[in-house]
Amino acid sequence: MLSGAQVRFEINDAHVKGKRLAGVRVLAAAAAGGEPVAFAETDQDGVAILDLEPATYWISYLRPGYVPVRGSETEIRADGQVITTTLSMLLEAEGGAPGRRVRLVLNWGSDSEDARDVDGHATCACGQANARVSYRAMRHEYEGHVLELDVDDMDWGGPETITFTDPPPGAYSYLVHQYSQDRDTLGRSDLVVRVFFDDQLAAEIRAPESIARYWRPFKQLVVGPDLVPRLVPFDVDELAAGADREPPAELLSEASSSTAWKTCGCVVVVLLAISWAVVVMRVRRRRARSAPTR
Ligand SMILES: [Ca+2]
Repeated sequence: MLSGAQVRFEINDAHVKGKRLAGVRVLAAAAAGGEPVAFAETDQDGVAILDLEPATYWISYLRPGYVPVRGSETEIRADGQVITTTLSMLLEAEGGAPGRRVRLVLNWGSDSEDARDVDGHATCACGQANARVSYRAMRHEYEGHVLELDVDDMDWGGPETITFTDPPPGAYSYLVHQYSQDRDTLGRSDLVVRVFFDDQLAAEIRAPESIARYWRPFKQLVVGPDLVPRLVPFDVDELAAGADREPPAELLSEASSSTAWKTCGCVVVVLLAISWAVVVMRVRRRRARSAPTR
């Protein structure tokens, strides 16, 4: 094993929010397809520590019952770096009705310089009004298909997982939006999207450093007439024109109004809390006045 920086790996479950995974083997290779140079297994808190010299490694995450993530190209920069990774349970192990599943799992950084609250937005191909999911409307269901966002993670790391169950044929859009902070730090926040088709890791896409506030890791997710899903990447000209960093038209209004929407939500919660506190105080005063004196 190398002697170098201590890197903290935190592994969680894509389907169960807050569930850390013990017993995940974390293997680091110094080259793609190479032999591991460091190895550890997550403890009961879902944490594994590896000593790694700053460099690029190919990290594998393996646990029985979960779709393996192999050779994830990862830059180790400094001592104390935290890498949050999310594993998706195999369909059979997850239970429930058998069906087709597409899953988009979003992870990002854990440093105070990183984006704190990142949001995933996705549209459905079914053509119904408001057929989309994000923190604003976390579930869409129509004629046997479901799109669902598990949670709005607002405190680094993720995951934010969007699961498509039995998605109908057509084209789907996906957008990542940095919600928090004035400065745009999305591209410097170790942002990674993993795309799972049933029990296969179909793609692992990392945000370029130059990404500011919006990012589309792929142009479209397309489900064919044969119900087979595929990702459509941006071509060279589209990338040169910055198409991967602009919200698609169908998500433009939702993503651009996000800040006001969450702020309003917080204000409402605070006002409700204050109202409730006032009611409780009045009830206590009345009880105190009406209590018999001895
Ligand atoms: Ca979020």
